[in-house]
Amino acid sequence: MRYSQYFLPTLKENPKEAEIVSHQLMLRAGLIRQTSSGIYAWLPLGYKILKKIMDIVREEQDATGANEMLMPTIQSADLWKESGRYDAYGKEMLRITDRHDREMLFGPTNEEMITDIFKSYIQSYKDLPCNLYHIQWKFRDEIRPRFGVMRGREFLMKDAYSFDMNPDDARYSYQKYFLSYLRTFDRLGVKAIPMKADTGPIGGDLSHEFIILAETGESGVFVDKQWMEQDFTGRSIEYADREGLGKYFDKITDIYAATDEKHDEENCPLAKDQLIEARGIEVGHIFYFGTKYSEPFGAKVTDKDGNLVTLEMGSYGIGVSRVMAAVIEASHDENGIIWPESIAPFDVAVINLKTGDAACDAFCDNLYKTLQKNGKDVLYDDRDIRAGNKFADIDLIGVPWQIIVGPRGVAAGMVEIKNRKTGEKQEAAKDKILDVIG
Ligand code: P5A
Repeated sequence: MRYSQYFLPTLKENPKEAEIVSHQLMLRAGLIRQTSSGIYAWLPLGYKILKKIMDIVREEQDATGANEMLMPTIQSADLWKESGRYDAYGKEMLRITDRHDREMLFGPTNEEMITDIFKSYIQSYKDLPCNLYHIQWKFRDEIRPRFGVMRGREFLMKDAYSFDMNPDDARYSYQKYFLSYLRTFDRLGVKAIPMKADTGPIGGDLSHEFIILAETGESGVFVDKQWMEQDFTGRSIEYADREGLGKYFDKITDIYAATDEKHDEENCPLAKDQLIEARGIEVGHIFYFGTKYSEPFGAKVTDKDGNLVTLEMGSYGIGVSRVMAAVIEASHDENGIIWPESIAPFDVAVINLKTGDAACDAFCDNLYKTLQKNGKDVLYDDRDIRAGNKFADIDLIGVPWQIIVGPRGVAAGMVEIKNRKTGEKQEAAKDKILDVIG
């Protein structure tokens, strides 16, 4: 992509309304634009990153054997009356009346809808287990939308739903999702710690929140120091190995980690010096709630003996749009964002220090094409502006590698390569660039 042709409106100053660094940087780097309170447009660069996050989330969902689908954002109130949540959900639900005076709503989550759809097709134990998911916009009329997309009103969620014959199988589904979340967040370049959590309006009694530690986080948390010293990514565990997975789950969930609602100082098993008290951002939340929705919807199948059995269900959420803000909270410096390579909007930026200089232009055009031919996604800063402004913008948007091309280097066939994360710079001959950036 040539920067001169890209719609990438960066800002020099921190917008007044942004209180935390991820919100400031998302606005300054031209990722998002607020259109109403808690509602954002995703500008080209922001949307590009959002799609990368979605791709990783999707790949890891598919790896569990889940089926992707897409449900509508607008739901009928009738569904929610059946589960009893229509009134219980309160003011956070955006209620809408259509032209025929039918009560509708913008979905804050999809337990009711998926249960209603699923039960219409499934009759026998032979059709189970089954896991379904979608990546879809939700609306929650938050009392205090804040921190940009961190707590928005409209936000993107990956929500998955599991259907099983009995509590044992349902726990296995829960553990599979638990494992997939460890892998997903690891690939997104962040450490998200699973913590025992309250279930709120979703329900059930088994639940974990996945939380990234950050000073600006909205949740107070208590975690065993072990979490900081080790990486738990579950790479060695196979989904099909039910026993191994169960053991791994027990091992990990034994390491203390709880949100402040669940933490009980009196009964905490850890010595004071082993316990970290911190703040964190909830990027995922998983629930096992048994028959809470299948019961009122009459979602039943026949078992081997022909008896009708009510389905055991769980649901599993990732705040896809929130993750972007959380990654930025965890990975930035005074100059801007530092993207993990897996979700960086471009692999490499080529900075032409003297646009308009025939030799520099020819060198950069050529380099741009060569890098693309080698499979790199390149942002070529060909704008006719001061070099200092280019450096500032490219640092701000956080591309992992920068290749800096100036007239003196061009004469010698050399470029300067800067690593955004470490700040290290090195000279390289033109044909050695790929050896450095990989
Ligand atoms: C699980 C999937 C649920 O809704 N039903 C379907 C369950 N869980 S949850 O915890 O309420 O939400 C899942 C994740 O969505 C993100 N999230 C938000 N992101 C941005 N702005 C919001 N207002 C917001 N509310 C929830 C969180 O990451 C949460 O873990």
